[in-house]
Amino acid sequence: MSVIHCSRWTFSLSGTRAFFAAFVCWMGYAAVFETEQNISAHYQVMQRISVIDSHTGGEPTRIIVGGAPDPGPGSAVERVVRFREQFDHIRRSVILEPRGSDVLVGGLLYDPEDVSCAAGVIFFNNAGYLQMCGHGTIGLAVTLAHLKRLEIGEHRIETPVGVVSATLLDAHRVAVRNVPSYRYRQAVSVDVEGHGRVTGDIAWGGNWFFLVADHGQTIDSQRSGELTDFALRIADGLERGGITGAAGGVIDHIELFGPPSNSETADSRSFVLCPGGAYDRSPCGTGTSAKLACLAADGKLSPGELWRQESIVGSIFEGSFEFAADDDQIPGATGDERVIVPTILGSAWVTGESELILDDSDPFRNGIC
Ligand code: PYC
Repeated sequence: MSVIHCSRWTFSLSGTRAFFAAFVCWMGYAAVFETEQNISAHYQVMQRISVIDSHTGGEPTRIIVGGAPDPGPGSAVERVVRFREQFDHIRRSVILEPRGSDVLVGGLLYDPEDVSCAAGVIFFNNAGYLQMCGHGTIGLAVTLAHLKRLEIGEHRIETPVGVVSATLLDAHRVAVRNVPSYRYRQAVSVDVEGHGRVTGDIAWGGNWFFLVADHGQTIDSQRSGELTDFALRIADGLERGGITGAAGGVIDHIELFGPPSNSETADSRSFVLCPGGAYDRSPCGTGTSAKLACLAADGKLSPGELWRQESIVGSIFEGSFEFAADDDQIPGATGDERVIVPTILGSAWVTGESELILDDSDPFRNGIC
């Protein structure tokens, strides 16, 4: 803003000209004064939210590090419920266009109830709240390291589905020991509109997944539109058929598996549809956990053995598992399942540090819904 001060002007005028010049000068002062008033009034209705962006194997994560409302005390689940009820507009402002995109996963940091944890986090995306997020936890650990708030080593992180651990191996590589995971149902048939029946497994990996191998699709990034459409029709079929995870848990992630692009570097390639309709650019941490649970249930992978899961964009997570201990908390499990504790290793990079501005006069302050 350029402010013009009349006091700097010099005049050598007289009579009508001098009067006219003085009038113009006064008008200028009045306009500048009014503009400054408007601008300062404007600033009073702006909210600023500090975020750090990163990507994990191509999938973006936006961690809120300042300026967001506190979800209050209690368990992680109580905080999610409260945040959703009172502050969902913050999720939409941070994630939706014009500040974000359908691909983005956000994370709200909070002081954990469990004091043995380094942080608590609530993950969300364009459609709502995620129970857990593997790529997001890797992004979170790298973000906290970038802020010098996390050192190399193992750290416990509180999430709505339980405590996970994130071991920061260097500035970019993180191993996430996820919540106990298991296959809930094997070979479930679903009617897919325009295709016929497909058969898949239902597994828990921190979110509910439907894992399909017999889909007849080529898993290729050039086909992301067709794969999205196909996976959405599977999700519709699950909903129409009333097919859920344990205790009615909504299956909101669909995984299509195929051969890796290079069998020297990966064991499988997957396309993962997330709730909200975007596909995961990473191999999906909770999805890889669900895959490990199915491999373990089929006896195709042993404890400690490595599984390299490639994403649709070619990034790779390394997964392995151990069998869960008797006292591991497993929501919905009956005791007959082969419950595992998966560990997922991936890399993330910080891509930006910024302050989002939410201006009350902006018609899209809370995102384009
Ligand atoms: O990595 O678990 C994950 C994830 C879930 C949704 C997007 N990414």
